Amino acid sequence: MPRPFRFLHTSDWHLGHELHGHHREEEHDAFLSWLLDALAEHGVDSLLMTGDVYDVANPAVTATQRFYGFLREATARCPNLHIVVLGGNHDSAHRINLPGALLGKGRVHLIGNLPRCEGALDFDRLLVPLPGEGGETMAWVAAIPFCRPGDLGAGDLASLYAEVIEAAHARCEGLPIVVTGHLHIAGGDVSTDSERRVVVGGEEAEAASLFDGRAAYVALGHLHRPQDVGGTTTIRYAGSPFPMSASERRYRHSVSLVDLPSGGGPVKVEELRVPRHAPFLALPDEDALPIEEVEALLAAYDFGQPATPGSFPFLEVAVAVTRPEPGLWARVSAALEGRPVRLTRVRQVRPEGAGDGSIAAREEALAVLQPEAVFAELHARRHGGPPEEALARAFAQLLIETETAA
Ligand SMILES: [Mn+2]
Repeated sequence: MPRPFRFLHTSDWHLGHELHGHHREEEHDAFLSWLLDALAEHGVDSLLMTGDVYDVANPAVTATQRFYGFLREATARCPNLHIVVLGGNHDSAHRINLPGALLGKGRVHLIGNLPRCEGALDFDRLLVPLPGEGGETMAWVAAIPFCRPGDLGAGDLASLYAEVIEAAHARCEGLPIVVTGHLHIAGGDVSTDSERRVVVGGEEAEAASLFDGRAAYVALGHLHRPQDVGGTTTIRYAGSPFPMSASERRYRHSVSLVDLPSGGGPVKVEELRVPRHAPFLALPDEDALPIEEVEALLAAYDFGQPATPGSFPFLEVAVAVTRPEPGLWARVSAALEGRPVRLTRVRQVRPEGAGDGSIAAREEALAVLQPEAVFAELHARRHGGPPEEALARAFAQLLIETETAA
């Protein structure tokens, strides 16, 4: 019995990410070097990266260098490794595709946007054969990246997936098919502030309408918590390598090591936990305290002795307030002066029932406002109620088009 085909599924790296001006470069370097070791140590045949390579469409040069350096080192250290990278909603599709011009047809497959050839789907690029250790094809990946509304043409997401899976089935000669996506599947567990709800074609995709049982494994990106989504086959978000916000601090960040048995049979998934390079703290851990008590808590708190500034803990502070408190950031910063910690946010928490609960009354910082919520609130104020479903969807669609660069 030949050994199973083994791939590693990872996602949502967000290279170039910053938290209140603090960069994550050390964390990304630590993750990528850990990942290189994992690829070699586990004898991985293929690496699947399911989107959001970068945090923004125009990432810093250092983020691009980090990605290219990783591709070079991974292919050098693992001479048989094939790498498939998909574009996510944060990525510029062209930026993902660009190094392909230099790399040519080799072991690195970059699919920034839905590949088409004279309007029709380009199955030669969409369907990627993945070789095992002996060099013969062991599995196929149907490499579908994040799809912008304009990518779908006249059809919808369900018809796209049906067409691609049909073509993969015709080409795969009975070998296992891995289907990918970067999207929000209904029922997936979302963090509160770093994953924009990406809804293409107006509705959250239903797993059952997109993926059929012919896929051995569905490798998804977009949600940051590693999780399986119910279905007849293994449908899985690999999750991000570390928290992008305080609300993700308790996630068990990991990459997924997947074995596809060569003679069919059950798929085996193992989570490899990513070591946490920089802790993420929320103080107090639950609820909020008045500023004087927060100051006392911070003064007494032991942030440890992190070796480098890039491994200082991130900290979000919650202060209980009863009236406007414009000086909170300065007071918290003063309490942390000279301490090995990086402040990302001071959250003001009002007692239950205070104010009218509106966004305007909460005085949230611009960066944490969700456009959909602001739209809904403004609509309610002007028209006495929330926007109708169709209008809310149209707004969500507009958001995708303005926030995702081609
Ligand atoms: Mn995403």
